[in-house]
Amino acid sequence: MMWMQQREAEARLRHTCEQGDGLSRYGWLQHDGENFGVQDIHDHGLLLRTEFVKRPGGEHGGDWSWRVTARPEGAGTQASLISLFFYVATDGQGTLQPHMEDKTRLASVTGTTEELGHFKISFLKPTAESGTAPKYASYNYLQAVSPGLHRLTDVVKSSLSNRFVFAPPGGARQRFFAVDTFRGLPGTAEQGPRSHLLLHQVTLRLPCRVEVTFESGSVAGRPGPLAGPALTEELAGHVAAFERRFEETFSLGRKGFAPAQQRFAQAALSNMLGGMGYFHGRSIVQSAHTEQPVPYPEGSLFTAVPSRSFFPRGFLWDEGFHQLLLARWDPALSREVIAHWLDLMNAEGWIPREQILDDEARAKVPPEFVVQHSENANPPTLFLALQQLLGAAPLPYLQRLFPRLRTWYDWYNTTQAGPLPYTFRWRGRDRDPELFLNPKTLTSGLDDYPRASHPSADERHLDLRCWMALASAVMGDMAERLGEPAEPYRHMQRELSDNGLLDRLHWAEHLGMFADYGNHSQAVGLEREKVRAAPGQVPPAPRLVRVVRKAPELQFVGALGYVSLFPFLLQLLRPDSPRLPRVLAALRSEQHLWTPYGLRSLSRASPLYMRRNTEHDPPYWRGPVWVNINYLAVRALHHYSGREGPHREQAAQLYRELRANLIANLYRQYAASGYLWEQYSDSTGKGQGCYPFTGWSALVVLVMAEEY
Ligand code: 6A9
Repeated sequence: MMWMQQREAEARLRHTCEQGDGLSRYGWLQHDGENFGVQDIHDHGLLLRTEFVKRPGGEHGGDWSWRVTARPEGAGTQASLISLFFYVATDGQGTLQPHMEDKTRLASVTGTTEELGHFKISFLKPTAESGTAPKYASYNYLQAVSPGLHRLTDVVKSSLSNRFVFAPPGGARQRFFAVDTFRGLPGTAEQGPRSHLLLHQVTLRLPCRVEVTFESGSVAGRPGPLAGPALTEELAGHVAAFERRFEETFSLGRKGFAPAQQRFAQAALSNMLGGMGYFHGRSIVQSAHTEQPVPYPEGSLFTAVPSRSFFPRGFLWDEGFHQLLLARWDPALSREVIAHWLDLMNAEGWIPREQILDDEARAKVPPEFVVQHSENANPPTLFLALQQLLGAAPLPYLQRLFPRLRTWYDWYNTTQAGPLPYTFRWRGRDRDPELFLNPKTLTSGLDDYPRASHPSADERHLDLRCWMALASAVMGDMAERLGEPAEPYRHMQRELSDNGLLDRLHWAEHLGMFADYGNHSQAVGLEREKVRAAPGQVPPAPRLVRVVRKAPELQFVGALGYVSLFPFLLQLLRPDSPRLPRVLAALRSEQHLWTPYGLRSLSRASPLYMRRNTEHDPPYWRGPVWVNINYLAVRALHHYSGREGPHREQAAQLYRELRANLIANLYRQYAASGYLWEQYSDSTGKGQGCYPFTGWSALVVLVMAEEY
């Protein structure tokens, strides 16, 4: 669907929701991930509610219907004119036939594709907002070809003209924009059509309702069209079932959360489910085997995405967090997603971190981020989700997963090994250290979190070591469940969770924290480069470059923050660990990590706290509050509060406080801004970065439910 409010001199067509469009709020209110969803879009005086119901049946996923209700919101838009554009487009294969009524009204489309078989899509006549009273409308129609789905907006935009007049009998006349003739997109002739487009435009006054039905050819004995009162009834049934299931799964009512907070939690889950996508295509990969990046074989990924509008693609370590939530709602769905990810592994055992499959996905990525490097890892958080799923997963599923997991696990052990036994090192840190305050480690997921100032093969990365302890434990459990040899995994698990060895490799006594180790200088800064102009020339603009005031040496890296917490976050510290008091003290200290909104990523006292990495690169994991790590912290506190030990009471107290702070702030931000965000300011709690970003922010549902 696309839409347009017909009140501007210039045509402002909405297709995808872009951050720059400044919509005050949009997203799913309810979505069960499979059969139904309700979404509200608040667009400058227009409220669009979109609802869908799917009715399973036949061989191709069944029938579905979609209802769009549009009404004015606020002053000045009472009976304004809007257009809704419903389109159908092929993607490389399949055929479509238009069926016209009165020359300009596309009443239905029949067609066939490999995945859907034969189908019929009907655009029903609009009605008043509620009920069946017909409503006057103007109809326009477009048939066009596009080089691909990613250019459809351009195709439609370039076809618009405002030579049309809306002329209801006895009512005021108004000019409007509508699809007219399509003359092709400049410079695309040689790309050839990948996509045939049929588009139905309906233009009418608010308020109104339009329904669309999709009927699958392989569905036999349909009781009647899923539209009008029948659709209303099915929707109501789904709403009631969703609410029941939500309460059964998360018990938020029983725990005393107010209805508004329950609706917030429902929206968080629903946006994660509603944002899921099925992507298909090729990654572009640089490996050691070729000089230039090459397209990988075609692959498919069914995945939850961090941000449906801004990052509509799969991210490996984000997914482990997403599935922690989805595994509670629908374990079978989660298993399917994890299986898709593991099927994207190459022969060496590597899975690309960011899945940018095909042109439509690439259209949303700046060129410098497109190529994936096959030496680069990302935290194996799928093990977090597997730990959760393991108990109830069917054996045949685990049997199929196991060889892939073994290969993946071995890939980390061999390619990301550190300089000493039982140490690990992220490959792929930024080159050219002199250009950055601290070269980044995108692979770790913690991007600009400070590491050794001078990347080298001597580095030991604490977070990766802890992830591998988790991976070893889950591999051990899984092997035991399957009757496979578990001892190699158990051995690794023992070594990686041995608190004495952890101390020797990563405890920095003089800093009072667990830390990375590497070639490091604390005395670094960014300074304006001195530039000299060539004779008779204007000097170039001076850049910020790094200055190192004290030579680096091998040592622990003083950067108290999320990385230092990892042995605690992944519950590797024994409950009676003498390090636990120091860790909890840093966590609770407002000078360091504690804020009223959750734990900040880097201590306020740390030299790189909230420092830019370059002129153009503001701080990211250098202060703000991130929800995925906060979820791990709440979960760890819950763990330690349930274990006999000297710090049990303190852990319980911190658990209550951190949980309350997180819930209160995320709810407050959602209520005030309409969105969940990528991260939150550690000084005000305000949402920052990209939005809506439901990804791991939706873990707040598990925090509310106390599901860990
Ligand atoms: C930029 C610009 C329209 C960064 O949530 C995904 C990842 C995390 O895995 C990672 O831990 N995010 C975090 O540090 C977002 C990364 C987006 C990179 C692509 C494209 C958008 O242009």
